Amino acid sequence: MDKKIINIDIGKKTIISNKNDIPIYDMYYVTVTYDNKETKTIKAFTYPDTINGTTNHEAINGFFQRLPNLMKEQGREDYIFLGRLELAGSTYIADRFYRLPSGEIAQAKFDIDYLKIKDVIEPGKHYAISDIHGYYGSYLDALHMLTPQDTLFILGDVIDRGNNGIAILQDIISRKKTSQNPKIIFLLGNHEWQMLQCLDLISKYQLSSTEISTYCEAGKWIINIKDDENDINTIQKSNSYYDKWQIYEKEKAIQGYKQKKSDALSQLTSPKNLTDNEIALLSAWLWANDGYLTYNQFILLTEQEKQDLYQFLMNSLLLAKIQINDKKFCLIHATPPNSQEYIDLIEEKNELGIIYSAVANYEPLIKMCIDTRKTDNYDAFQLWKNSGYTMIIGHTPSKRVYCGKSKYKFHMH
Ligand SMILES: [Mn+2]
Repeated sequence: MDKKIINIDIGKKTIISNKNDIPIYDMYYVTVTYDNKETKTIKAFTYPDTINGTTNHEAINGFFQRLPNLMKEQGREDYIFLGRLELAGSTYIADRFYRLPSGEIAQAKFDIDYLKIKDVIEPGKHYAISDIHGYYGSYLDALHMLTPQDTLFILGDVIDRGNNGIAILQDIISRKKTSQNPKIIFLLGNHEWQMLQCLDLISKYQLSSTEISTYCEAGKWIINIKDDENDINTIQKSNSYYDKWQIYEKEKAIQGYKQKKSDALSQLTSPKNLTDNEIALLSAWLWANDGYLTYNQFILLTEQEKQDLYQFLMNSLLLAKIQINDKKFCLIHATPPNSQEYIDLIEEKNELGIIYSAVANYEPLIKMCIDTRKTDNYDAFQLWKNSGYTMIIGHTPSKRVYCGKSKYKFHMH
């Protein structure tokens, strides 16, 4: 089993900067060639000497000191460090690459015994990932763990929270257009649904960027009003002195929010006829869910790219089914529909699942599929389980998921 490495290529296309918690470091994927002609892609980290002309050794040193543990936690030893020996300990270092001031990579004498490569992925598997939320580097990271024979299901919410949601969508779209491997199957999440609805509103009322931010400001107060009104309805079931005081406080707050809402709207020179629900929707996406990060990138696209992206989302799956070794799986962003009718429908259909545009007008169904927490709807899961399905979902995070011997940490979004 001892394969000898005979060459390493640095692919400049996959440089990732600004990832994680240090100002700048670069991560590359390098292709390793073995003496039996096999190749394998592994991660390589570099140490930049300066950042924008200054040096921040403290942050970078800290990161590289944590790197071996971070990688160990992910169950990977298949990475290399390109750069300074004293920073990363001695185990995984190929201290034979240097980055020239021009940005070019120079390769000096290279000692393959410095590298430890471990095969961790078997080919031809199905993987699912969800809620990437704008982290383009993490998305590429996931793709590089796959072989061309694998299939990756992405269960929605690739946009918002992080900066690069549009880049992720663009990449998924171009891979689909050119039938690239590994195959990616994308499902819609609640964030993409909100985006579609907001793009419709922005186009319906021809909203300018100033109008969008003004309506967002007003929408914050509408959301606050709705929240307090809901609270009051819940409180009124009891009649204690404390509850009466709470209601009084909330009603007072609502009066304040209403004033702030009308102050915000009075900034508009020629107001358009948006309903409170429409204003709240804009605000919920662009403000509460950080959709402005996505929207600011969306508006930089060409008209054709905007159209392609919109159509791609409209024609994305809401629900997918798959059968592996006689075992049935149903994949969805949040919660399966609580109805036997849908189980029968997807059993009948010799297709991958249900496309969003086919059911776009059935709002309660969509809400159930992509915006309900599993704890709210245990019955639905039981129903699908009874029909032999194992459900794979995103949206509601578990703190840790065990995958073989490796632990993967998940972030709350
Ligand atoms: Mn979600």
